[in-house]
Parts: sequence; C-alpha cells; structure tokens
Amino acid sequence: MSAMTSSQPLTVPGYAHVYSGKVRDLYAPLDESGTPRKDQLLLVASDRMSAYDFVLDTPIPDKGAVLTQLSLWWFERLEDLVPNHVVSADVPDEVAGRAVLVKRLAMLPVECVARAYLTGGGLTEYRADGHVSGVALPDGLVDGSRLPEPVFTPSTKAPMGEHDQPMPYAAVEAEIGAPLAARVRDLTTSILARGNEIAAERGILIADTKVEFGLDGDDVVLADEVLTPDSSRFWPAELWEPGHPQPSYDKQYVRDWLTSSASGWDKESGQAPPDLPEDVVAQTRAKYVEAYERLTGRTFS
Ligand code: PZK
Repeated sequence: MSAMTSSQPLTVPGYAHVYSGKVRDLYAPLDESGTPRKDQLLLVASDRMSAYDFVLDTPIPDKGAVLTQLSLWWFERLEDLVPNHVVSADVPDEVAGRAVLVKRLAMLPVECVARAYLTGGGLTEYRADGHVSGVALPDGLVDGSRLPEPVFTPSTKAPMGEHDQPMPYAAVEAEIGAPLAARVRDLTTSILARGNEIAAERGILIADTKVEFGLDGDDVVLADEVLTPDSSRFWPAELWEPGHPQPSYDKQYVRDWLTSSASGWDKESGQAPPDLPEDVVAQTRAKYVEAYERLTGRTFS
C-alpha cells in the first residue's frame, strides 16, 4: 500500500463525505436541514488504480465510470438471483456516471469470495493439501485450471492496507449463523457462475470474485460493486492456458511496464511506483472500455 493516501476527497454538493477506500469514496446524502441521512449512501468510484498493492498516482481516465456502469449492468443481470442496494444512478454532475445512490444496509462482516479457476491464494491452499476453503478438489490441478464448479472461499475483512485472511466456513457460520452463511455461500457461487456464463461468450473468463452482502431487515441484499475488474480477476479467454499465471485483462500493460527496466522501479523496494507513461494509461483505459463494451454489447461514450 502506498504510504500516501489521497489528499482530500471531492466535495459533492448535498452530500457529506463518510469514508474513503483505496479507490472509492462513500458519502451520505444531506436532508433539507443539512443532516446526513441514515438510510442511503452515495458510492463514488474514482479513476485511481491499484497495482502490486500500491494505489498509483496516475489516474486512468473514465475507469470509475466504466466500472460503475458495468456494475449497474451486472446488477440487472443478477436481479432474479438476489436483490441489490441500488436506489438511483441519478447523481450530482460532479460524479456523473461514476456514482450510485444506494440503500444503506447492515453489512455482513465477511468478504464473500468465489473461485471458478484456481490461482493466487486458492492455488497456494490447494498445493498444501488438495483443499480450498475446506473443499476437496481433484488431483492434478495447476495455476489457471478451471474448477469443477465455483467454490466459496470467504475471507475476513481486513483493515485498509492489510490483506484479507482466508476464513474457514465454520467461522462464517459462527459470525452470522448457519442459515445466513449457507445463503451467502450459495448466492456468491451462483453470481460467479452466472457471470461466467455471460462473460465466456464474450471472450472474458472471470477467475474469481469478491462480493459483499448486507441485510435490509431479514432480506439479504447484494451491495458494493459486482463482477468488475476491481472486484474480480478478469482473464482474456483466448490467452487462457493452465500451467502458469494468466495475464490480467485490465492490469497487464501496467504490470509489464512497472516491472520493465523502463520504469526504473523495483516492486520489492517499498518505494511508491512512478507515474505511468501516457501510452500505458491509454492502453489500460482501452482495456477497461473494451471489457465493458464486450460484456454489455454497449458503446462506452
Ligand atoms: C458499505 N463499504 C465498502 C465501498 C468505500 C467503502 N449499501 C451499503 N450500506 C452500508 N454500507 C455499505 C454499503 C455499500 N456498498 C460499503 N463500506 C460500507 C466501501 C465504497 C467506498 F470507501
């Protein structure tokens, strides 16, 4: 994580800043008397990008809008599986296109992760004993192998700047109760399965994804962003080849440049990464737009 956090969150008229994550910000709408409302939030996606656990200083133009519009598109395609927190995409001009007004929920204290392909932390667990989050997998799987079916691999919500830790399923049951644990497990794997049914036809594999749920009374509601390149590993389908790490759909130009001699940067140095060259920014922006256009069949203006 970069030592430097973003300077000042944006001023949004009619909203009070509540919290900032690495690349997104939360605001509360103000009522007629200027008091923050307790029932809604404004979720704002910035153009910031992370790589190698750093938030880069160079923004990727339109990234926040592309991811917000993609998330909204997926919410519609998941509505028959689970209700979502979206109230309105009609937001102030200052954040037009990259913010959503949402229902404020009681968030569940679990990062709900599902994996459809084996890589990263899931691969590390599999190599140790053939299981991932307690689920036995077939022998012979390698980096990038497709799993027989999506597996729920929950993690703890770590404080910002720390890494989420894998959470045994029994710990999820202990935190939220067995019936709710089973419900979010089944929803999480169903969301990833639906995502891959749709994305595979369009040349994108979704290796894994993280979703967040909240409660609206007794109802489990899908919150946050969904099936975006920031919450999921997107892989170009035509380059998929199990047996080695897969290229990233969105971050590959940035990673390749940052790890090349041209950047003069050593990712192990603890130093902040340098500013990105404009061609790397343009290629990366184009990948986000391409993912949006391929998935949705819409043009990103
Ligand atoms: C909520 N986050 C994560 C997202 C950030 C932090 N509908 C909701 N109700 C209550 N809380 C949240 C949500 C949602 N979504 C989400 N933290 C709380 C987060 C974006 C920016 F700074």
